[in-house]
Amino acid sequence: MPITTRSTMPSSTPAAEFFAAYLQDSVTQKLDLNAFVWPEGLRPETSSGGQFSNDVPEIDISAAMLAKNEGVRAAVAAKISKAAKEWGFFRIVNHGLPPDMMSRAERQAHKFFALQLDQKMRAAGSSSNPFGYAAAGPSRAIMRSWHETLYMLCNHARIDNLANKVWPVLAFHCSMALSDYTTAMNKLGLQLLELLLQGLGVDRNKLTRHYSVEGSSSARINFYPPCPKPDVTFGLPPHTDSGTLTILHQDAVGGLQVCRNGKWIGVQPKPNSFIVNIGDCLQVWSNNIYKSVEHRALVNSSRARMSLAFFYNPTDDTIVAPIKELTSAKTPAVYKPFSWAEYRLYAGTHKSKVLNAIDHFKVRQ
Ligand SMILES: O=C(O)CCC(=O)C(=O)O
Repeated sequence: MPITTRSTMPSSTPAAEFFAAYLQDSVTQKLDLNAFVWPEGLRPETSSGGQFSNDVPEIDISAAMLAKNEGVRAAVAAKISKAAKEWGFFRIVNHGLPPDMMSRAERQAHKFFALQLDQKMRAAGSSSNPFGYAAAGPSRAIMRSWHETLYMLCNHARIDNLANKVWPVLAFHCSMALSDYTTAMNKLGLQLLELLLQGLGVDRNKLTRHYSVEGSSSARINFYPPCPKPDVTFGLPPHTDSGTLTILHQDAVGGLQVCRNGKWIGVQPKPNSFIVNIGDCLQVWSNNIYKSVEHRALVNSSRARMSLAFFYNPTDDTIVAPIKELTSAKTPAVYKPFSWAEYRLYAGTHKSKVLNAIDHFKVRQ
């Protein structure tokens, strides 16, 4: 579809200047600001852009975290499982993690994104290494998104290395805050996965051996500067997440939208909660019982927004395939087995062009 040029990005706002500077940087491709203008019909619906809803199921997981009583735990697992089947998304509250942990991570991330571009570029990734700093990532082949990211593998040494590249003097606080955050997310990820498996009636420890602190879980800190024309572009365009599950913290500004029965629903920000969604691999393991659902991030014209997305992923050699107990003559395996490394690579190269990369691994009837 050709890019319409009727709606253009004004070039005189601070945010536009920021991206213009980024795009003129000699290390990157030269791009026109109109690369952010999405074709008509693919843009966000402005009417729903600023509205938030509390419809996404909210689950108090405190009882399961204390895990003394099996009956109480099973009740939480059943609620989580229902939400994962019906929505693919749910909010968790009373998870027991200190609120201070998220604000420390956010504070350090804000300091990072406030740096001059040349300083941030010291942590830039490359075509062979997706980790590090990036801005205005290409989506759907040629369109750009209005966001900057700091993407990291969740391993203290690697986070420390990234922080040291950018600001050796302050790196200690940054890497400690981000390492504390990712360590806590790794633990929470496993607890949620166990509850999700229990809710399917399979051994809750069935997949535990595929996860480790040195595995391939990653975290992406998304920063969305104010945008002069938020109705023609995205912070992040519609996508599903590739891994097992994602645990998202969003600040008070809001912009996450979830697709539900073909409609986009804005997720109300709420302090001390996390939004959890099912990724493609868990959809496969559950043989399509759990849903990996499309979501997207909108931007707005007045306030910068930040979100921290933790992607809970298995180790690279893990073979992902429908769990045997969830298949039967009536419900045969929907997907062929593949390794997580294989899918990560496939999704990395194809998700910018197709929405449902996972369909490539479907068993052909
Ligand atoms: O910023 C958001 O709310 C969404 C983030 C997201 O979907 C992602 O990082 O994959």
